Amino acid sequence: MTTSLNIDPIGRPAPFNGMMPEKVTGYVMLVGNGAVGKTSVAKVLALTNQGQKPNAKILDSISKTNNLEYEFITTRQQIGSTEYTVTLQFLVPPGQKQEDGDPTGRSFEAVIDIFRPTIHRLDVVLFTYDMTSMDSFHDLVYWIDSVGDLLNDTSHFILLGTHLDRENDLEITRGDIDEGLEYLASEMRSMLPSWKGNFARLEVSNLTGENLESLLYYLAGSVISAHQMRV
Ligand SMILES: Nc1nc2c(ncn2[C@@H]2O[C@H](COP(=O)(O)OP(=O)(O)O)[C@@H](O)[C@H]2O)c(=O)[nH]1
Ligand SMILES: [Mg+2]
Repeated sequence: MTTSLNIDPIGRPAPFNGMMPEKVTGYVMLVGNGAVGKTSVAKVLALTNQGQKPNAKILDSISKTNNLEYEFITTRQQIGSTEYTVTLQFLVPPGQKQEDGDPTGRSFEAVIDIFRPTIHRLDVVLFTYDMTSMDSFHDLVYWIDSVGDLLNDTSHFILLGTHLDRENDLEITRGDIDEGLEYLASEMRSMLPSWKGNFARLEVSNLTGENLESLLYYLAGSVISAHQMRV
């Protein structure tokens, strides 16, 4: 153990010697059709990070998004020999499309127009679909175009399926997911020729919590990686 080398004479951990956790904040946006589970992902991740178990009551309490919603999580992650304190700041816009002309709530486009000056950088985008809805999966074509101008060269993305618990109703196959992932990556490259972000797929349940821990780990890793690419 060499930790004593990093302790100053009166025993406090010395700053700037690599032993203090490095603090990184990342901005994570969830996009996708209405009711695919965007708000649920952010909320359930935040609650499970505080030690709560996911359950139906939490999901029942979530209502339709008409504005930009915020949620945040602070988590510690060890990557190599460095310890990080990662704050994930979630941004959840509505899943209502402007083109649908629904007068009962504000659309994604309307809300993004309002908040655009406050959105400085997206580190990770979660392209979210409901695994029991082929429409929500196909509509990701729309969502990548809509979010395109908020992305930068180091934005990472995840193709995120929800409702994994509804095993008898799953409509999306592994083949569809692999194809979708390639499609999203090729769209990114054509929108941003210098794009060098990472991308991955993940399927979760907001009801049982399945794979949410992997999602959290992957998000923190992505935020650190985007941070390292910028410096
Ligand atoms: N069974 C199940 N229901 C879910 C899951 N995720 C979300 N829901 C439900 O799907 C509905 C829409 O979720 P919400 O988070 O409001 O979707 P959003 O419009 O994309 O933000 C809600 O009734 C949730 O309870 C999931 O993983 N499994
Ligand atoms: Mg919502």
